[in-house]
Amino acid sequence: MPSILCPFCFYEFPEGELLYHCLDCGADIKASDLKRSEIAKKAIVCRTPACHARNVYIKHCPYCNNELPEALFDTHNLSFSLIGSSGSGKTNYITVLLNEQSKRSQKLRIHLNPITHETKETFSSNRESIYTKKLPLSATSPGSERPSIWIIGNGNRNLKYLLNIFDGAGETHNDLLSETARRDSRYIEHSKAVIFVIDPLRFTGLRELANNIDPDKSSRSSAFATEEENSAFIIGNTANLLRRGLKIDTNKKIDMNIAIVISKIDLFLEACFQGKTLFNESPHARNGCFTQQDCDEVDRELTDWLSDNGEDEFINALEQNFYFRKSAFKRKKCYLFGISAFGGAPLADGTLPEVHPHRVMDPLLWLLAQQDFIDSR
Ligand SMILES: Nc1nc2c(ncn2[C@@H]2O[C@H](COP(=O)(O)OP(=O)(O)OP(=O)(O)O)[C@@H](O)[C@H]2O)c(=O)[nH]1
Ligand SMILES: [Mg+2]
Ligand SMILES: [Zn+2]
Ligand SMILES: [Zn+2]
Repeated sequence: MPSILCPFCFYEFPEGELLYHCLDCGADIKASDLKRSEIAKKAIVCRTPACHARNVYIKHCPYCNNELPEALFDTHNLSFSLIGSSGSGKTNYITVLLNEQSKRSQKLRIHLNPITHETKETFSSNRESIYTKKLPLSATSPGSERPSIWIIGNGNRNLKYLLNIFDGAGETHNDLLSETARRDSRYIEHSKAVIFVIDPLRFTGLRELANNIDPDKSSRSSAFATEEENSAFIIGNTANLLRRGLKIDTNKKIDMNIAIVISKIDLFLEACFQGKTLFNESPHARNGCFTQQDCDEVDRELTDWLSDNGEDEFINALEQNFYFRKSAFKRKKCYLFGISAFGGAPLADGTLPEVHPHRVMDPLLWLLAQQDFIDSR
């Protein structure tokens, strides 16, 4: 029997357990209690004796009782998880990413449409905050995270997927046994790929560097007064979360596409990357396909930069846990990306300067190219 994956709680259940919800009397009817013909004809009659409403068609998840969008049933699922510690910039990043892709995808012909009312509303208000009110979005409170569910289509290929982006609150990952962490594990288990956002200001060496370049900009870009995490530890911790979700032994590498995204790169661009590929505008959308050479160069530049700033341990942690190095036997599956959601640090009054995102689409386009969803060259 085919199974259904709930995009809200990430429990997978057999089709027969799906609940049909009657809007007239509020009763739920289990799919296995219905006739096949009723389901096929979409003409379901409510079983409550006093009700008998016709056309009961709203579907609910038997675990979390959320209404399941119709598109869930006729599109393939392409779940990406967006993880990273608290304050790394995930929520601001995803909002800018979704907005930019709608502006810059003419040649790629990717289109994204929100499929739940909630996704649409949340995205609109977040976008208004950043682009119109010029206010950065504040921290996501644990427990309030909701999946952002989109239909992503490729006009060049007649392809359609359900893209489920889950932006969890960073701190929940510190306690792997909490219910939210368990849900995140289930989510990761079903994810095709992971975008892992790293805050450079939580790295001792990079925080020092940012403070030397411009201490004001650095402090306005940081959600925390002090750097307090060991970057290699962050990778190890996340790798364990992934291993648990994917049921991989502790000593084995994680065989999955992982985009390691260094956020807030605006703090370093001018001082460290002039003349480098990372400094240039991203070529992918302009070329209408994913450009592997550009991705390789950026990955190399960031690896060298991290090493030069005392973060060899971080690079080692990537090598230990993921397919970060190219080898004769295995394709490289983990790349470093550098992005800036705003293109500059928040101003002294807490508002944003004119928003000029830098390379925000690169990680998503890389992952889409790996899924053969867009062309790569
Ligand atoms: N300089 C700079 N600062 C940024 C950028 N993006 C985010 N920040 C800063 O980082 C802070 C945290 O960003 P969020 O998007 O809330 O981070 P988050 O990962 O969603 O955090 P949680 O919701 O707590 O998990 C923001 O309030 C900004 O001050 C950027 O592109 N450049
Ligand atoms: Mg957030
Ligand atoms: Zn009814
Ligand atoms: Zn559910």
